Amino acid sequence: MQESLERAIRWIEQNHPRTIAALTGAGISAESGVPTFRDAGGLWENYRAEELATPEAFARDPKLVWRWYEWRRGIIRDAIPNDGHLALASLEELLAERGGAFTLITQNVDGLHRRAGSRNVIELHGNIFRVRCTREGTREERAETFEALPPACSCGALLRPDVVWFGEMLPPGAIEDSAAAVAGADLLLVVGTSGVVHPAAGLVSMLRRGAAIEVNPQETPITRLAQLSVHAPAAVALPRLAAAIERSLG
Ligand code: BV8
Repeated sequence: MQESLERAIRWIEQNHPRTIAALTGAGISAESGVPTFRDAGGLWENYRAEELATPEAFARDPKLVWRWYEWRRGIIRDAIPNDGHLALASLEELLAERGGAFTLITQNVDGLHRRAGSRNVIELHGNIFRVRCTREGTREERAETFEALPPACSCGALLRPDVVWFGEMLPPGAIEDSAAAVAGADLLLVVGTSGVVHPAAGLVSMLRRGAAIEVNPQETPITRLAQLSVHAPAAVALPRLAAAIERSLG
């Protein structure tokens, strides 16, 4: 771990990145106690994705799907942003002050980046505390615990979580804005993602002139695309990388 972290710090000191993008996945929230999808004991381990995170599953059994989401909302409500989230939020502030740029692209629906203070966040897969009327398409923040499941809209139709399920399109412009941020970046930090879900995982190949540094205790399909892989937890590595970026800006 230490060796891979030192290599990444050396790369930063030699390359002085100032236009930076970050692509995060469930792993950045693991140290906040939010289960990942595909790690041992992850969310999907007890369920198959097809059973729960698809429009067909919701049409078939909205109550089951909502029980899974309300269980996750409960865990996330009690979670607090960890040092990995906080490091990315402070990096955004630092780069804004120093004339750089920072774009945070997340696959996560837990909202922890915004709670950590990040502002320029692209939520590729929506947000678990927003709901959408299945009839009118209207969206609203509803972070409370829903007692009766599935919850209904005031119009009487079912409410659904305002997240992107498998087989559904991402929010308009989300992947285009993300691809533009990656194409223009000197550095893409790829943090806590297994790199199996598309189109998010495809963003890494959108780099034009910059390098990708992966932060993940495990090897992933991203590893062979990245310039460097830091085999460490995000809450350990990101504060160290953010400090190196700050030093390298002079
Ligand atoms: C689309 C929101 C097109 C909901 C999610 C074959 C059949 C069917 C579909 C497809 C197919 N092939 C490709 C597809 C497309 C499909 C897809 O990619 N499927 C995969 C599974 C093969 N994609 C889609 O359907 C997308 N839409 O393509 O639409 C289209 C075209 C025309 C018309 C209509 C549609 C939509 C994808 C979005 C799905 N929604 N979530 C919810 O959250 O409930 S995906 C879900 O997976 C989450 O968003 C999650 O973020 C995402 C990715 O998972 P990861 O974040 O990477 O998490 P994971 O657990 O996998 O990995 C965690 C990593 O962290 C691990 O590597 C671990 O080592 C590491 N880690 C652990 N601890 C730490 C750590 N790292 C750092 N620090 C630590 N401490």
